[in-house]
Amino acid sequence: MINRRRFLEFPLLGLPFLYAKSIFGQTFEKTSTMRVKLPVMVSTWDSGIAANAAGWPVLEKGGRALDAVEAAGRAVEDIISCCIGLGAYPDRDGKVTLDSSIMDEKGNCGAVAFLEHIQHPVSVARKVMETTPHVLLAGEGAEQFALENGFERKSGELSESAEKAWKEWLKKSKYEPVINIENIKKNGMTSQFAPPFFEDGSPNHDTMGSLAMDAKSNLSGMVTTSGMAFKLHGRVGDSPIIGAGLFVDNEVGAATSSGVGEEVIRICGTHTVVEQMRMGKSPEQACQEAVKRIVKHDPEKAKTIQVGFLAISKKGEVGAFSIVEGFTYSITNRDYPKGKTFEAGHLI
Ligand code: SD4
Repeated sequence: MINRRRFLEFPLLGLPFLYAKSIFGQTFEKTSTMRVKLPVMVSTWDSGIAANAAGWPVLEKGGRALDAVEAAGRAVEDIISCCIGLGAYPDRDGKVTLDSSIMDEKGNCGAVAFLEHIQHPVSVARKVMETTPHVLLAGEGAEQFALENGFERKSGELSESAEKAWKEWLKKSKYEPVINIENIKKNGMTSQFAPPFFEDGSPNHDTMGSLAMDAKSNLSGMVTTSGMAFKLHGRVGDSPIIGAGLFVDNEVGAATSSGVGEEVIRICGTHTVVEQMRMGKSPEQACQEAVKRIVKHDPEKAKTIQVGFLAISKKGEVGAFSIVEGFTYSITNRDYPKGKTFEAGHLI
């Protein structure tokens, strides 16, 4: 038996690194569930390194997981990318509408959906959680709430990259849910919907989901996104839906998702993952179970989309799983102070 102290000292147990894999020239180690040193931040994608970098100082100083995930969300909301914050790709009408949710160790949660003009939706979500009796505010009401609470209203001007991408898309005006870049690459498609790389060469990834476990072993999580690029105006994905894009149960674990939100909502994705962990599954197994449910619903369609789940258990085990190849996640803790990205297992 490993006592708790020894347990926390063990950075990794078992043989999590199965093999190395190259995605778009980058190499990430492939993992199964691994035990990590606490405190820890985990975030979706390799871009999760930037999110973790903002949250990690909070945890390192003994701070609260909730503050760490909010800091992570705010940091990526400030970076221009395809999929997060006001600089992200717009909906089909040229409007950037943002979804975000946050959940703490006490089961408190807050979210905003279809929010425009506000730079930090994750902080508005936290405000909803901490100052209202509600969980989710949407659209103009969410914006009004943000303004009443001191958030600044930004212009609806698109970032240069978003404007360019949207204008390209307008040429065809074809609406298709965006599949992730790995799938696009795999199918040999070049995508006007989600270009694999930005002009500076950095990879173009998706929604940011961050989970943190602090030194007191308390869990929190957040998700922030602009949703699927060129979505229908008014469309809301899984990210602001508690139990779909994010779920935290401080007795069991926490989970977040990235990918086609409609598929995640259908199976209450992250709630499913946490409930599977409650029943004794490891984080990776729990994520795999949720992925299987999506695939079972429509096996043919599943080949054309990506959904990835990322989870952490109360024991400090981290795992992830996706439908198709290429879902990555990043861990930052004392073993990986600068963050390290791993590749999740996949079903298809
Ligand atoms: C959504 N789940 O709005 C988000 C988007 C995403 O990979 O994660 N894309 O459906």
